[in-house]
Amino acid sequence: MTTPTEIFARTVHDRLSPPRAVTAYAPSNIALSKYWGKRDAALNLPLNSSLSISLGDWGTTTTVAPADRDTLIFNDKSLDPDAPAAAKIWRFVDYFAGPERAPLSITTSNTIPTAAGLASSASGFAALALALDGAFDTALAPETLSMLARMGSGSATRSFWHGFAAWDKGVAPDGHDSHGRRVAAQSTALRIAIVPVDTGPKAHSSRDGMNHTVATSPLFPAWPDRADADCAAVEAAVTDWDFKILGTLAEANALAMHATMMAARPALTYLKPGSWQVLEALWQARGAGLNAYATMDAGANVKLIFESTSTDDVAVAFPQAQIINPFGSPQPVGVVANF
Ligand code: 2P0
Repeated sequence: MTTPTEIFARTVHDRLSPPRAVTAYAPSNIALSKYWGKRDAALNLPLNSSLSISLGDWGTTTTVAPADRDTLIFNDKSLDPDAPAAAKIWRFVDYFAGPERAPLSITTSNTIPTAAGLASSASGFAALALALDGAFDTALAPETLSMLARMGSGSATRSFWHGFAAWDKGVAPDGHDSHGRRVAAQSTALRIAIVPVDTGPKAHSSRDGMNHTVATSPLFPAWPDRADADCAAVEAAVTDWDFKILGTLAEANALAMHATMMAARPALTYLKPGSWQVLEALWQARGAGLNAYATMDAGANVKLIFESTSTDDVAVAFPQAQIINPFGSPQPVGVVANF
């Protein structure tokens, strides 16, 4: 069985140059067709393909630099190397730079408003992979960095491009074909509204939540094929730009994912009463002509998708929402500074 260490060794290690300080940026993303369930925990391979929209200037900026000793600063705070989030980051750095690597300082910060309650592992591991690629001058293709970032966090595979990105689940046992790719769209009209419901830390990580769902939910066996079919149909709706089909599928796919969790034993639900209130308000507004659809992830907040022509109507119906234009000339993905 192939291990992450072997994959990084053969993909990265003969390309490493001595490190220099490099800063890189990657956007966060929201899946319009969800990833939920792993077929291989060690290599972090998914049971189904997924497709997302990146969040423009909402993302992570990370600097990797040579140092006297390992240090990790996360949102201006020094992180203890044994904290779970830090341990995941250092494990990824060790995979990338090898067991004999020199000490490094890592400084990472999110531009995602904390009040939005969005997880940042997607942009976090994409920015880290891009910064390491720049720092060690490995010059890997985005698809290869996406394949590697998968072993930090699955959703990171889709954070290497602005706009739409798909994560093809792949079939190879070593996961070399399980990575993201850019999806070209006919339109740049898509907009996103984050409707905050609960912005505190979540009770169950996505990783634990999906493993529990796969292991115990009697509805889960219906999910992987349905999710793959949804993903292909969402990609066609993006490519051909049919927003009504895209929105309808994205909302149905998200609710189907949450249904698999609710059927888990014991039940798992990230949605709160406030999430259902937002959904009810959306469905009522849609009945009255609002052309917007909802999606929800491993948290209580509701994300709305709509076209730019509906922005004012969404802002009136959901005044508490933060509206994102994913196509509003965000800063480029990748290295933003060398020192
Ligand atoms: C997604 N989520 O497609 C799905 C929908 C949450 C719900 O990807 O275990 O943090 O690190 O691969 O990427 C969140 O899961 O999980 C996620 P790991 P990750 O966006």
